Amino acid sequence: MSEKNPIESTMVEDVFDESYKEKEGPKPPVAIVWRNVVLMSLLHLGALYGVFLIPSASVLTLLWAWVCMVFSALGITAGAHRLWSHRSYKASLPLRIFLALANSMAFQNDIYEWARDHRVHHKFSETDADPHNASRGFFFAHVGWLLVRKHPDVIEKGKKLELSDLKAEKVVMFQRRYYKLSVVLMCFVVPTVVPWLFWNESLWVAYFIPTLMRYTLVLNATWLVNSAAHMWGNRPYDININPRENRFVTFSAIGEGFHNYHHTFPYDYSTSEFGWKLNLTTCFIDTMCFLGLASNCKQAARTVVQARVQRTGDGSHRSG
Ligand code: ST9
Ligand code: ZN
Ligand code: ZN
Repeated sequence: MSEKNPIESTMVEDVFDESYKEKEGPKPPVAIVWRNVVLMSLLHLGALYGVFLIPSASVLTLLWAWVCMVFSALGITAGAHRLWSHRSYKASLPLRIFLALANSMAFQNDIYEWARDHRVHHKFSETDADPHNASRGFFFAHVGWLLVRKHPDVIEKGKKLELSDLKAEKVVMFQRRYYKLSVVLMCFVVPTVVPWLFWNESLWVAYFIPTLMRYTLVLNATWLVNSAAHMWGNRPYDININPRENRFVTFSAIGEGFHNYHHTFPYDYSTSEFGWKLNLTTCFIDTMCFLGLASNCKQAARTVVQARVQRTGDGSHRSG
C-alpha cells in the first residue's frame, strides 16, 4: 500500500465526542411516522415483485440496472460519505456535479442532510444523539430510524455541528434546493425511460427492475453499514467501539464495510488500509485522481495504524 497523504485528521466534526452523556430518566416515547412505514413497505413489495420479473427482462435492462446501481452507490460512498461527510479528498467541479447527480439517483436525503446526520453519527456513535443508534438493535439501526421521529438529542447536537463547509458549497446547496426534482428525474424517470427508449423494454419491467429494485438494493446495502457492520465482525483497530470489519457488508457496500477502521480513522479516503481490495469506491477515487479530477487523498500513516492496532486492537489484525 502506498501512503498518499499520511496525515492526521483535519476535521473534528466526525471525531467521537467522549464528553457527551445521555440524559438520565425515561426516554422520550417512540413516535411512529406511519407515512414512512407505508411508503417503505410498498417500496420493498415493489422491489420483490421486480425480482420475479427478472426472467422477463432483456439482458440490456439487467445490465442497465447494474450500471444504475453502481452509479447511485458511488453517489453515496465517493460522494455523500467520503467527500462531503468526511472531506477525505478534494474533487473538481465536474466530479462534484457527477457525484451530486449520482447522489440524487440514490435518493437517501440530500447531500447536506446526509452529511449532517453522518457527522452526528460519528461524533455521538451508539448514543441517543446518534440518528441510527445501533444499541437500539438491528432493526432500528437498519431502517427503523427512518420510520420514527428522531431522538431530540440528535437534533440538539446536530444543530451545534460545524457545517459551514457544506453551506458554502454551491453544488451541495443547489442539489438541496432542487432535490425533489432531481430525485424524480435521476432516481425514477431516467432509470425507467432509458431501457424503453433505447432497446424497447416495457416501461413496466423498467420501472420495477432498474428503478424500484435497484433503489431498494442500494438502500439496504447502505443500511447494512449501520446495522450489520455495527454488530458483527472483528475489531482489529479499536475493541472499545462497536463498529466492525464485516466482509459481506464490504462487498455489498462497494468498500464501506471496513467499519472498525473507518470509525477509528474517519479521515482516511479509502476507509481501509488495503487499497483496492474489495473496495470499488477507492478504485473509483484513484481513477479520478489519475484523470486529474480528484486530489489530496488523506490516508492514515502506516505507523499510526500499527501503533493503534497494538494499543487498542482485538488481536485479529491481518496485514492484507
Ligand atoms: C436514507 C438515508 O436511507 C441513509 C443514510 C445511511 C447512512 C449510512 C452511513 C454508513 C457509512 C457510509 C456507507 C455508505 C455505503 C453505501 C453503499 C451503497 C451500495 N442535526 O428530519 P426531521 C432538524 S433516506 C440538526 O423531519 P423528525 C431538521 O433540519 C431514505 N438538525 O426529523 C428539521 O429542522 P427544521 C429515503 C436536525 O421529525 C427538524 O430537525 N428518505 C438533524 O424527527 C426536523 O427534522 C426517507 O425515508 C440533525 N442531525 O423526522 C425520509 N436532524 O424544522 C426519511 C433533523 O428547522 N426521513 N434536524 O427544518 C424522515 O422522514 C424524517 O427525517 C424522520 C424523522 C421521520 C426519519
Ligand atoms: Zn463515515
Ligand atoms: Zn458507523
